[in-house]
Formats: sequence, C-alpha cells, structure tokens
Amino acid sequence: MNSLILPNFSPKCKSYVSIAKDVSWRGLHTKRKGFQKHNGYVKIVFVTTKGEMNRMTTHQGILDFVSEATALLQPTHVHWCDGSEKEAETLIDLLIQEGKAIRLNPTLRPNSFLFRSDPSDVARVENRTFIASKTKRDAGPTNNWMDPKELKATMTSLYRGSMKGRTLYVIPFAMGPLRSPFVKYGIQLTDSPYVVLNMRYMTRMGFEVIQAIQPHMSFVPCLHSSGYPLEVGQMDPSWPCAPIDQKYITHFPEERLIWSYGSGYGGNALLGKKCFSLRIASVLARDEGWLAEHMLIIKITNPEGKVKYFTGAFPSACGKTNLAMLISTLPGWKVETLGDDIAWLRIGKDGRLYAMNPEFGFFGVAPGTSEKTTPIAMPTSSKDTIFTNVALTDGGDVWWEGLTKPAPSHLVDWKGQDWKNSPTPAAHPNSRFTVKISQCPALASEWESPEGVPISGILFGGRRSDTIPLVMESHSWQHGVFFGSIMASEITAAQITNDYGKVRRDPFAMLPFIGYHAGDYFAHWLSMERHTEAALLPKIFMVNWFQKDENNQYIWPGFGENIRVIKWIFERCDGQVSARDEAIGYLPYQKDLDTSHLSLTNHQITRLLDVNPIIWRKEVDSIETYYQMFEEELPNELLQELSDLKARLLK
Ligand code: SAT
Ligand code: MN
Repeated sequence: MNSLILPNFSPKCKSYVSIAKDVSWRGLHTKRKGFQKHNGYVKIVFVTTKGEMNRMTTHQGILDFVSEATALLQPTHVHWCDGSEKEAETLIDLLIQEGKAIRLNPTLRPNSFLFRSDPSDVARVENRTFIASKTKRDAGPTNNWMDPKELKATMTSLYRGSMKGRTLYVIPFAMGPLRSPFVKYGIQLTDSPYVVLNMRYMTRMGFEVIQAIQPHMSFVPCLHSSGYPLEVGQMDPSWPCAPIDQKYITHFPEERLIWSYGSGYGGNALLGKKCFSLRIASVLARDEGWLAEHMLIIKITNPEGKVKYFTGAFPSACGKTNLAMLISTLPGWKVETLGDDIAWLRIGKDGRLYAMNPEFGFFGVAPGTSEKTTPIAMPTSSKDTIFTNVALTDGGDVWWEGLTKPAPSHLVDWKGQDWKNSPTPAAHPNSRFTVKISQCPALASEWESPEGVPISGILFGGRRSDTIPLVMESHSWQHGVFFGSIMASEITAAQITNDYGKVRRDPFAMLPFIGYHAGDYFAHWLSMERHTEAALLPKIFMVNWFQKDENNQYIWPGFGENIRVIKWIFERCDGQVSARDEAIGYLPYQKDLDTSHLSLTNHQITRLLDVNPIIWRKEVDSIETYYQMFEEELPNELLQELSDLKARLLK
C-alpha cells in the first residue's frame, strides 16, 4: 500500500494515512481502510479520492507547496490538520504513548501537558537566524545575512529525506481574525506534533483557515523540519532536533518565505510568531505602509469610564506579559488585555493608528510568574495549557522558580532529574506556558475587532538600572522614534548569546526581528507622520521600572503599581496634566505622579524622575557609538535628534 500522499495525485484513488484512531477531515468522507503498524504504533489508514481531497482546497499554490515539500522531505505520512479537538487529543495521546509528553494531574491542571526539550534546544537561536535577502545591504547591520541561493542549497540538502519515518503535518494558519481585512495566511509544514499543538493555541488554525484561503489569495509558505529523520529501527528521542551548527531559522523576505530546520523550540519552530508576524511581516508592512511590532496591546479604563488603548514594546522576558495582564492597584482604574507580544499597526480611515494582535495565544515565560507578579496568568494557565521545560511536582502539577516560596521539597526538574533543594533551577529560566488568549480572564471584549483598536500612546521600555527615568514623553513623533531607536536592555534568558547580563541596544525591542535594514526601518517609522496628521498619531513614552539604588535594590515597586505610571500617561494623552520640559523629554511633576499609599520617600521619587546630565552625556556618547553601525543609512532626522539632545544637555 502506498501511504505517501501527494495532494495533487493523479490516479483515481490513493490512500490517505492518518495517525488518528478515527480522525478524518471534517467534510471529507474518509473510509476506514485498515490498520498499519508503524514504529510499534497502530495507525489507521483512510482512503480518499482526488476529488474529495481537493474539496479541502483547490488553491494550486498550497497544493504545489505541499507536494514539492513532500517529495523533498520524504515523510512516511502526510496529515492535513483540521485544528479540531479530536485531532489534538489524538496527537497528545500519541505523544504520551511515545514518552514525549506527560499528562499533568487532571484534577489540578485539566487537559494540560508537560514537555521537556532537548537541553540544547531551549530558546531562540539568534546566531543561527538568517535574513537571506538578495543583497547583504538589505539585511542591514542587525541581521545575519546569507546569500539566498547558497542558503537554499545548504538547506535543501539538509531537508532532503529529513522527515523519513515521520509524519508531515500541514498546518493552515491565519495571523489576525479571519474576518479582519488585515488577516494574513500561512501554511506551515512540520514533522513536530508538539508544534501542531502549540500552533493550535498560538494561531487560528485548521479547517476554517484553509477554507478561507481563496485560490487568488497569497500565503506565506513556512517549512519546518526538526532535522531528525528516523531510519528503520532507529530510536526516536523524546525531543528530536539537530545539533546547533545545523540549526537554521531562515527568512527569504523578497519571496515571503520561511525555512526553519533543526530546532523544535518556540520562536524557532512556531513559525507564525517571530518569523512570520515580525520578520516577514515587517517587510510586508514596509511595502504596504503599516507597522509590524513586538508590542503588547492593553485597554485602560479610568474611574470615569473613559477608555484608551496603548501598545508597549519591551525586549523579551522583560515584564511585557506582566504589563499586558496588569491588575491595577489604583481604585477605579482597570487594565484589560488585547495582546502580550505582537501588534500590527495601521492608520485607520479616521487618521488614527489602530493596533491588532495577529496571534491567538500566549507563549509566556513561566519563571517569575506567580500570584504576586502576574496574578492573571495563574487562572489563564490553570487548564488546557502546554508547559515546556518547567518542573514536575510529586502531585503531577507544574512548578517553576518564583511560583511559591519555599520550593516543594521534591521535584523532577526540566531535564527529568530528581531535584531536592538544589541551587540549580528546577525549571529552565526560559521555560514556557502556551495557552489560548481567550482563557485570559482580563481579556478585552474587543480583542478580535477586525480593524483593531485606536492607540493613544506607545510605550517603549527596557531594563536599565540607571539613566532612563521612570517615565518620560517624547517632544514629538520624530523624537519618539528616536526613543525607540535607542532602547536598551539587559540580556535575558530568552536569547541565547554569550552576553548574558550585559546591556544591549534593542531598538523598538525589534533587534532580532526587523526583517530588513534597520536604518530603513527607522525611516519607515518616521514616514508614518507623513500619512496622517501629527496630532492624530499616538504620543510616545519611554518607561523604566528597573532603576536601582546604591544598594542594588529596585526603587520602584513595579507590578500592579505600574498603573500609577499608566495613569500619568493616560492623563497626558487626555491633556489633563502638564509636564516638565526637560532636555531628554517631558517628565511628570511629582504632584502628578500618584504615589499615594506607597512607601516611597521623597528622595526616592525625585531619584525616579531625575535627569542626570552627567550620566546622560555618557549615554549620548554611547548612542553615538551605537548609531555608527547604521552608517549612511541612519536617517538624518535621528542624527538631528541626537545633536539636539546633546545641545540641550549642555545648556
Ligand atoms: O521563543 S519565542 O521567540 O517565541 C519567545 C521570545 O523569545 O519572546
Ligand atoms: Mn516576544
């Protein structure tokens, strides 16, 4: 029996193999044909005809993509994902049988699972991430560039036969609500059922999506292979992946194409996320006049019931999910979530900037998440959650550093080893939970609004122990773009680099995500002002919750108290409060920052809102050095902002 399915097969009838017990395409009348043994597991074979298969899609581009990839990757089976509950159950059952997933105690954490990755495959790999634009110039100084022809040749040979012994899953997915005029489609091919399950939470995925991709519509082809073919009789590890020097996370911006090989982790493998919605989308946005940004989206309601929406860009694992799910400590002020990671922004018919979250779920960092820090994340991940690389308790629940104090006396750590009171973390610092955004109790009702929501203010942040005050507002849009371009933060566990702990510039929190030349990206941000009236654009703010005192202690309490800063921002956008016009931007008068019931001394508040010209002159020197990397491509407007700042600091 021929079990390899090419969707555009020619003979009247071929077999369609599903790994499922009784999974079938919805609407596709599959007939049970028989059982097949594969790697010790029983698979059920379905028969379908060409006509029936084509009812799923007549999109020739999709059919060609799948059939060409199938010929190259040589999987044993092909499974077109319908995104159903049943399909997910079947996949998870298979993964549990194979020892690749652990079902958590259903009483404590219903329908939730734990995965442990290979210890070498725990985060995005920036040094193995490439922008293969036609010219090196177009990738710019912030990206690793490779010649597309050379890269394709290298990867094609890696891809050849790389799905032997495995099932190729076809995942039709959408970024954005299906009824939104701004929705974009992708087709991800993967051999990782873990990826299928995660994509099902992180994107709108499956039957409805493939039905929505009309024959004339474009889609982004996303190819993903774990890079671990199985020869007959070969043992399958619990987390198949390739060695680090064979991992490739690659983007072909001119072709709007994503090829990923060798990693099964997060942003390396869930290609709708950073690869599509940021790197490729930033190129689409440049060409189509919008912005694809690494930003949360929140809705703030003040005690009078007035509503404003804000976006915020913070580097990964820097309190962004936290802010997206903030519980206000100020009576009458309410924060609701629309997104925690990515925002697509466009100028609407009324000239205002609208933001839409293209994602469907959260892929949140677990460590540090607790009742105290991110209370909303707790009910959000209380069921139907995929955990990766957290620790397992004796009661069959999950645990990570920061969840409870003290830690349970015994755990199984993220590597599957017994753990007892050890200084080594039981959960990997970049361990994650994946859930549908709809599980978030603080979700704003308009989160699926097809046009997005109108933005009043944009927040830029980062982790700086000094220099950047608690909050400041830009003098203008151009000055705000300058803020974005000079953002900096301490390096976190979400990035694998050799510079853990050092401060790095992370413009717009997009350093690893701008899919083209960063100088052009800055120019594109500046150009938004030409597409609408300046007064209609959001105000731009820089925030920093992380200033430290002489004893290396955080000065600002952070977490829910950040609403006090948001309140000032809200009132600035509403024209309710004035501000001190300082060399670096507009700063709050102490009286306007609500610090009631906080145990902050006057000295501490002054320190939080201080502009130290000596430190800032050093900062200017550091910006000058950093700006050199953009050479001639740095927009003059930003150089002008820098020299104006320098002049103001000298006054
Ligand atoms: O691994 S992801 O890129 O999805 C998460 C992150 O680094 O922010
Ligand atoms: Mn992120």
